[in-house]
Amino acid sequence: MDRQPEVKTLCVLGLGYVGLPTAAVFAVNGFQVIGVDPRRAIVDSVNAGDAPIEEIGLRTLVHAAVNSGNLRALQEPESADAFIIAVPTPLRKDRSADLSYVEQAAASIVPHLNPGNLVVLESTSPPGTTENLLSSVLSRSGLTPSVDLFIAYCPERVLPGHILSELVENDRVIGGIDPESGHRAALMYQRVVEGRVYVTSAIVAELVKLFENAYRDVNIAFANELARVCSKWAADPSEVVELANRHPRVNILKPGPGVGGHCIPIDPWFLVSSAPADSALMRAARGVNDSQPQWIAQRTIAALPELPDLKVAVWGAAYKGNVDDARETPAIAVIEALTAAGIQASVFDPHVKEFTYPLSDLGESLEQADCLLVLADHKEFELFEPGTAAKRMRTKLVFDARGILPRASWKAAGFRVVTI
Ligand code: SAJ
Repeated sequence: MDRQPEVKTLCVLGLGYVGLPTAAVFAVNGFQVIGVDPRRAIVDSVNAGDAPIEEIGLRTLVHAAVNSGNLRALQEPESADAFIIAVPTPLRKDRSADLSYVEQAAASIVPHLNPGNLVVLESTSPPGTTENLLSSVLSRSGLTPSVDLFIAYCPERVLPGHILSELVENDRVIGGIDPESGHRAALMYQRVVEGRVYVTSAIVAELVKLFENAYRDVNIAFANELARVCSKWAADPSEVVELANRHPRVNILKPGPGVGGHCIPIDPWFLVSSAPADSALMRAARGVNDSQPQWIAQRTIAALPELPDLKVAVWGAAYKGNVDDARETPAIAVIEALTAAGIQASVFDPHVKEFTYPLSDLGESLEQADCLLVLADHKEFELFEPGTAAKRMRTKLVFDARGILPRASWKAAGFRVVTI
């Protein structure tokens, strides 16, 4: 096999939470990067040196990458030495993976492929996607995978809220459809990644990604189940978790209002549907986490006073703290359950701009409210001055479903504090 020519030009398909930071990081490391997204507004925003996503450091990085001339955004791909596909893989209603974005992105680069090109899929995908779907779509170019076209799977592993640091620092797992493909992809990532790069097969890399997220889902479900059991005994779950975690081999996660985001509530289903008879635990974890918002809503309703026109100030539409992302957020199911019980839910979130339900400002949400329900662990909520809430609310009741509020200060301000 000839020595691999160094990748100089890179085309990144999808300028979302993963694609945009990835494109910008490669660009500031000297690659000529074209970022592709069909959405005009995203392309315009990136070309103006802006980031349409709230993520620490991203705006500065995109600005620097665009200003250096190494990053430009387009709605259609162009030819390049390498391609990275970072498009969504949502869940269909029947809980199978919707791979249409991957298929469209792959088809869109077919006319631009040249011998020796490298194509890497980063989107979380069901086992077998790289070797079957991706390779077969790219073969339409007339090139032969593993001969004059190199294909690999390299799952993104970044944590929203810490994307830029994790993109560079985390270890990466790269699975080639053959050893040469894996090797070529590893050489490219090693130029920007500080963590270790492990090369394996495509199927192993796909399974690694899915099991990482399923592991987290199962562990969060355990914490949520722990909270439910503790509530039967009026025991504080955070105290139980904290003390259990003093054991050298126990590390229980935090109970909360449920699991949101575009990864963890979705990815375990890719495994469950690939082996339905052998995935009872992952299925059960999904059940626990999916029903957690109802449990939170029921506990809120049970804590409310008997008054007419009950109102709950729901704080946090985001799926977790300090992000602007409300995809699959547990807040939706909580709000639905409150509304179904005839309770007005007034939603406030300082980060989220677009949401399924109307968003109120801080003052509106608290005005005459009978409970402040904290669903997202935003820093602003943790630091919020309880006296301000006390002045506006009709009933001084707070339900901290994230365990972030300083209880003593809220109690001192006259609040009854309910914890998860
Ligand atoms: N959560 C809890 N309790 C906890 C931890 C999390 O209730 O102790 C909730 C969060 O509030 C949130 C959900 O779980 O609603 C998921 O949040 P997260 O911070 O665990 O993960 P994500 O979805 O933001 O990112 C995950 C990460 N995967 C793992 O940690 C294994 C990230 O590294 C992946 O790159 C990302 O999924 C992805 O894109 O797949």
